[in-house]
Amino acid sequence: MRIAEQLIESLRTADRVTMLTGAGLSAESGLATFRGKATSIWENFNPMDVATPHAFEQDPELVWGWYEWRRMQAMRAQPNDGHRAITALQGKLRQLSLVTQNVDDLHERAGSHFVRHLHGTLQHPRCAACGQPHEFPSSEIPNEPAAGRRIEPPRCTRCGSRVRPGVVWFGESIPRREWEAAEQSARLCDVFFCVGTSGLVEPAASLVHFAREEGALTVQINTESTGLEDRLSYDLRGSAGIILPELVCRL
Ligand code: BV8
Ligand code: ZN
Repeated sequence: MRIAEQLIESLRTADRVTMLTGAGLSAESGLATFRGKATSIWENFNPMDVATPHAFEQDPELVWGWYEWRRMQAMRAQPNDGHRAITALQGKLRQLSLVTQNVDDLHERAGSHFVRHLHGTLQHPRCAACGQPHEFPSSEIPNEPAAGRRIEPPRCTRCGSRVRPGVVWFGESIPRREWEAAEQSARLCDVFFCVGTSGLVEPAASLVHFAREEGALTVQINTESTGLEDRLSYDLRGSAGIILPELVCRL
């Protein structure tokens, strides 16, 4: 993949760069994407059955078991060259604001800091009634994942209600502070990157448009077309684990 020298020059002189990441970035760590492939999550599970507040009310054991399965997969996964390159970019660029839709912690485990998690995280569940955070044991060893295993959710130590996964479900709002920070970093940046995201889930999908409205360069890194191409300054077609390290080398 040939990265235009003009883009490299724009990155060298940019005061602020913002990057939105999605499931494609973690795909090279072995975590399934959500859409588009036979192995994708929403090809095999109906989001309405597992990823809505209604689903949790109807069948908390099914939903908790499903998220425990995903949490175990995420714990067993390791950051890849794409995650590590983003950490390196945070050191090389004047300012890189990192916004992710991913619920894994691979950015943090690759050493990135100040990661905005728009869709929450698998590692930080909370009480469904009072919001008290629930801690998983730090000594926990990830099990061999078993899809479809029903597990009774833990109970809140403060009020006794069920603990729920710390992710943002369909129909729920993005945490206000995360959203405000993400919107501001999109509107104020000089260059906005979309990395490994299909751009189908709102409101995250709007961030690139906010950036473009305010005059930022827009760059996509994706193995496939997303339909965004005619509104991009640069379309870098290929895997994030190859293109991001190449960007780091060129800077
Ligand atoms: C909300 C939960 C307000 C956690 C997820 C218009 C405006 C506003 C809202 C809506 C709207 N239209 C519809 C909505 C509602 C809905 C929505 O957007 N639905 C879509 C599907 C139409 N949005 C919401 O409900 C949001 N909340 O709007 O609040 C509100 C409040 C009350 C009432 C009404 C409204 C909440 C959205 C959060 C949903 N939570 N998951 C979990 O279980 O994980 S969504 C799920 O999609 C994941 O979180 C994921 O992160 C997210 C985005 O997906 P991607 O990361 O992009 O992954 P995807 O598989 O799609 O794509 C992967 C890409 O990578 C592909 O393009 C592929 O080509 C590429 N790729 C693969 N390998 C590589 C690669 N690229 C590079 N390198 C590689 N190696
Ligand atoms: Zn509680």
